[in-house]
Amino acid sequence: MKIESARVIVTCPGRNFVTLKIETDQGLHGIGDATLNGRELAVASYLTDHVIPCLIGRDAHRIEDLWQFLYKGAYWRRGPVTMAAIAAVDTALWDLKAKALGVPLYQLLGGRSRDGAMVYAHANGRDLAETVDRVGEYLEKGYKAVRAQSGIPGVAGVYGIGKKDGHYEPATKGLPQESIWATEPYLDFTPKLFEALRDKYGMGPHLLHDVHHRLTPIEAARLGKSLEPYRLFWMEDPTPAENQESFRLIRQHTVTPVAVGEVFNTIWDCKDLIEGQLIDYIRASVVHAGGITHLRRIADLAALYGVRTGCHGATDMSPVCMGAALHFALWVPNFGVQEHMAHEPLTDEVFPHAYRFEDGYMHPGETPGHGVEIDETLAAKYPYEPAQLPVARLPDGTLWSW
Ligand code: CS2
Ligand code: MG
Repeated sequence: MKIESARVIVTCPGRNFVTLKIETDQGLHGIGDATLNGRELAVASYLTDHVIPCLIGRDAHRIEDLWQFLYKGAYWRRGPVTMAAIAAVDTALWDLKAKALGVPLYQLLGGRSRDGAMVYAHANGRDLAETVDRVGEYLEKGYKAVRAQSGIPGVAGVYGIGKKDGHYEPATKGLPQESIWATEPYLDFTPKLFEALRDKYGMGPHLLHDVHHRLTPIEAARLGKSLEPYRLFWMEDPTPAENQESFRLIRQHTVTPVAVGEVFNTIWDCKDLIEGQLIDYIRASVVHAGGITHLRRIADLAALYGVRTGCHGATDMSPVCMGAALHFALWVPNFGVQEHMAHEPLTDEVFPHAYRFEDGYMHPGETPGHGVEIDETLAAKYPYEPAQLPVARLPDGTLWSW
């Protein structure tokens, strides 16, 4: 099955998405997500200008060889732009192979390890009471796991707080917006949020929280310790993870489970974290970590150390990534949970898909491939709109992790 053509489709149905479409001499096509929030055009150019010319004429069935070609052949290895581009090619080729064989993608990975993938939703509110209510709304909808993020009195730049309807899209049109973050009020407030959640909903629901890279290691250790009575499913991105060793300090002080990795793009970003058993969930994703081919390698390493998957699944990853992620989640033996921030209806219209939500779990469907398509005519109606992620500063003006 030869690759005859490939093109990049950039569209903005509610937010920007980048999709790679590969077409073959057998009349089949495969698609992959290449969306990198705030840097979309960099990946689009990497694919259009440097990758697609190398794909034409190659055998679409040689997924591994093409992955190695794109990874080693670039000379300049790793990084979010490179690995998102490789991910898009990889996902499209897995989609193609599954379509050519007439099977849902998870069958090519090894078949089902479970009936459905437990997912977690994002509940957020402008204050504690509104957040507690929002968590209840998701529990009512059948979610077994809910992430809780709340506004904090006196802190303008809290991560993860949406508009009044709770929908949250961090990228804003134009240049990066700056917000002020303060750590101490956050450390004092957060245990109160989870105490209120447990008081209202009991110890049953899985509760998650995203620290979003904002604490120092010892502050993260303090937060984890203070949250122990409320038994979180995980505390996410407690501290920036460039220094993997810094997670050892957190581990020495708390048994609150730790999740990290949505910004990771290769196994090298998390090898020490996993081998040192410094984390409990690895959040690397299909679109940001080199596609299914590489994410499998990360998951297999994690399995050796009792680390489970908890793949990133925010709305700035397209339904194409969600579809592929759910096939991966159905197979991966050391599955933990899959993030599911529901896309806007307009996004779902541009990306018709087979996956569905039912009683706290998601199912990828039985369509050959990953089960997601792109409506190019509709996509063309929503041109790219420049948008960037915010920037955070401490009250004294110090540039901080957003
Ligand atoms: C967040 C993301 O979903 C999460 O866990 O960390 O929403 C993250 O802020 C965005 O993906 C950044 O583009
Ligand atoms: Mg996160």
